This record gives sequence, structure tokens and C-alpha cells, in this order.
Amino acid sequence: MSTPPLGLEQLSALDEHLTEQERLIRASVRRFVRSEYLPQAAELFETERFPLELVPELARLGVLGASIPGYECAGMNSVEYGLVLQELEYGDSALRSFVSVQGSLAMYAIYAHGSEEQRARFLPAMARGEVIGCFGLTEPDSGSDPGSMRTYARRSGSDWVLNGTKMWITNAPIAQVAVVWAKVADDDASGAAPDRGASTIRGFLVERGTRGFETPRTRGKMSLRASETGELVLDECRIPAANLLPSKPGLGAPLACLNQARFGIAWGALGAAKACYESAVDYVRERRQFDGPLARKQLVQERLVTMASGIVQGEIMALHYARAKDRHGRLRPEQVSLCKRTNVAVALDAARQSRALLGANGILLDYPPVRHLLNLESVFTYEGTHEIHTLVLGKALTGESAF
Ligand code: TGC
Ligand code: FAD
Repeated sequence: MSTPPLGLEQLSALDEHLTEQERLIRASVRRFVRSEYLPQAAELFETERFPLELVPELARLGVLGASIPGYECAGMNSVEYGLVLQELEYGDSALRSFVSVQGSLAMYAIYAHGSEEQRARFLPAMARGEVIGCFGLTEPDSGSDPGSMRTYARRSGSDWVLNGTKMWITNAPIAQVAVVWAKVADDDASGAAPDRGASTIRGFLVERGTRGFETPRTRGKMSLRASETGELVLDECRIPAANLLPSKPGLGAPLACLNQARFGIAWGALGAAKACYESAVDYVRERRQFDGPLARKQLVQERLVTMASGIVQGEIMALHYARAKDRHGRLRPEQVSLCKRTNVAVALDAARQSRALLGANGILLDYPPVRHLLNLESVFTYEGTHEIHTLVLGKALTGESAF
């Protein structure tokens, strides 16, 4: 005798801890994702296309720069923002990545590290989706260790001249403005290059159309295929002094942006995990082998229980830290690492379990698990790899650096 399945939201009882506004925001983004994105998710993945035509609606929903106060941004709290990202990644990690990079990386960099003029010039247009941004930290020879970057900027009169290459940059091919992190000499000495003593990291706003700035697209990714990824190639690229971010020099500035984005990913990845879980439950209740539905087999139930446990624990942790973030205005970087590391691993495992439960059908794009599984391989790697977050936590817990 079978009974209706208990949903994840009933199991976690999360809604009891959400305000009405938090639930309403989640519902409006859920409607959008399920009606506008999901029907074309497989095709967008297959054809490596990001649906730029959806950007105005994303803007209308208030999800671009959602947690920034003022400047036409929605000023959402951390729970609202987390729920938004979870719904977006239920659709696809590419959709969530677009929003993370626009809001938590590009817009946040301008908000936290920019001048009042830069904020007023860029943030409202970015919140409206009229200007798309990207965030260039990673380079061909500098990934987990961004302090080793070789892109550098030198002063030339009142301008800055940038040289170097950033790669793996989300939104690069479609961005009108790139936040580029580059080394400059401690004393801003003219002509400084990394091998000649340039040592301080500064942020620069590089606008499309600037001479010496190209953004070639990266093709052939087997993950995040619906996300636009590219390089930022800077060849004697001259930008005005007004495009230097005036914040305190150092790696701390880009890492502060990463804290925002990593926290969002900790929520977002669980959206992908939920899509995989729900797809598996539906499938095993229908699919019959050995005289009964797969849902009646103990090994199948164990996989579902493992998935559900991870998702519910991850959500409770994310909610706890989101409330703490709003109370204190910030989280410790180690807390952000704990959330990102744990929840992305939960999601990747859930996608694998779900893919397996669908058997051969699990490798088809007709079902969501293999798409999420492939996407989550990138999520595991970007914004600090799983191992980097292990080392951040290991250092904090022992006082010893193992980098
Ligand atoms: P370290 O000496 O530890 O620190 C240098 C300075 O930075 C400060 N700091 C932080 N500040 C804010 N938040 C954090 N999480 C911070 N971590 C460190 C630190 O206090 C220090 O400040 P100061 O004032 O004393 O100079 O730096 P390190 O060179 O040893 O590196 C530390 C390490 C390895 C943890 C860091 O470099 C790291 O996180 N590496 C991973 C790189 C990464 O995450 N890259 C992501 C690129 S962007 C991306 O992937 C976008 S994908 C987006 C999408 O599509 O969704
Ligand atoms: P590496 O740093 O070379 O690491 C390779 C392996 O070695 C990993 O398993 C790593 O964990 C491990 N490793 C490294 N150091 C250690 C150590 N000390 N001890 C033990 N193991 C170690 N970057 C941006 O700046 N902006 C973006 O918008 C952006 N978008 C991205 C989008 C996608 C789809 C992808 C895949 C990446 C994106 N990235 C972006 C880059 C991403 O942040 C980097 O890929 C990531 O930081 C890891 O760098 P890496 O690929 O060079 O790997």
C-alpha cells in the first residue's frame, strides 16, 4: 500500500522559518524559472546558448544586484537572495552563474570598492540589465593562487595601461564592463611589470570598445554550456584614471567579492540538487523492475535518503548562516568556505545518485540529472575549488597553512 511522498520542503520545515516576503520572492522566481527557463533548458545546454532575451525579466524580478541597497537594486536580505539563487539553479547553474557574476561579483565590486561616481554610473544600469558585467581574476597560469597573477597595469600620464590575459571568465563575451584585477607597482611607478616589482593588486573597470580589449568566447565546454565563458585579452589597453577602483589595494578586495558569490553558490547548488532529487523520486515511483516500482527497493530508497539528508542539512546550514550574515553584516570567510564546500559536494553527489537511479535514461538530456551533474563539476571548481576550501578550513581549525 503506497502513500503520497513527503516533499523536501515538508521534511526540512524551512518555510516555518521564512517570512511571508521571503516566500513570495521565492514563488515569483520559481514561476519564472519553471515557465520561461526549464522548457528550453536542455536545448540551451545542447546549443551552448545563454538566453539574453530573459535578462529584462530577471531585472524586473529584482535579482540583478539583489542584495545591494540603493542604486535601483532590490536590497534583499541574505535569505531572500539565497532563495532566489536556489530557484535559478533549480533551472540551470548557468542561469544562476549569470546572476551571481552580475550581482555578487561585478556589481558588488563596484558597490564595495568603487567611487560614488562609479556606483552611480554603473549600478542602476546593471540592475536594469542594460549593462552586463564580468569579473576577471583567473589567468592561464593563476587559478587557485590569484596572488600569482601576471596581468599588470602601469600609469601613463593620468591613464592606466593594462596588459595580460584573464581566462574562464563568465559573461565575458556578452559584458559591457569587465572588473579586471591587475598588479601595479607599490608606488604606481610608470612601466612596472610583475617581474620588475609590481606587487599590489588593484581593480579596474574596462569597458567594451576600448582599444586593446578583446573577449574571445570559450567553446566546447561540457559543463555550464548555457553560460557564456570567455577570455579578457588586454594588449596595451588604455583606460582613464576614473576607471580605477579606489579601494584599499590587495587581494582582500577581490576575495571580499568572492565571499558574497560563494555564499550565494552554497544556496544555489541546493537548487540543482533538489531538481535532481525530485526527478529521481518521480522516476522510481513510475519505473517498474522485478515486479514492482523501483521506489519499493531498499537500495533505491537508501540513495534517496542520502540525497534528502544532504539537501535538508545543507539548507538548514545555509539558513542559519544567512540569518547570522544579516545580523552581523558579514560572515567569517571560513564559514563561507564551509557552506560552499559542503553544499556543492552534496549537490554533486545528489546529481550522481539521481543520474544512476534513472539508469540509461539518466544519460539523456531529456531528464535534468546529467545536465546538472555536468554543470556542478564547474561549480565544484570555480569560486575556490573544493580543495581550496578544505585548506581554508584546515588552516583555520589548526592554525597551520597547508597551501
Ligand atoms: P592570503 O595571504 O591568505 O590573503 C591575502 C589577503 O586577503 C585577505 N583574505 C580575504 N579577505 C576577504 N575574504 C576572504 N575570503 C579572504 N581570504 C583572504 C587576507 O586577510 C589578506 O589581507 P591583507 O590585508 O592581510 O593583505 O592570500 P593567499 O594568496 O595565501 O590566498 C588565499 C586563498 C588561496 C584562500 C585565496 O587566494 C583563494 O581563495 N583562492 C581561490 C581563488 C578563487 O576562488 N578564484 C575564483 C575566481 S572568480 C570565479 O571563479 C567566478 S565563477 C562565477 C560563476 O560563474 O558563478
Ligand atoms: P588550479 O588552481 O590549477 O587547480 C588544479 C587542481 O589542483 C584543483 O583540483 C585544485 O583544487 C588543486 N590544487 C590547487 N592548489 C592546491 C593546493 N595548494 N593543495 C592541493 N590541491 C591544490 N574565474 C574568474 O576569475 N571569473 C569568472 O567569472 C570565472 N568563471 C568560471 C566559469 C567556469 C565555467 C569555470 C570552470 C571557471 C571559472 N573561473 C572564473 C575560474 C575558476 O575560478 C578557476 O578555475 C578556479 O579558481 C581553479 O583554478 P584552476 O582551474 O586554474 O585550477
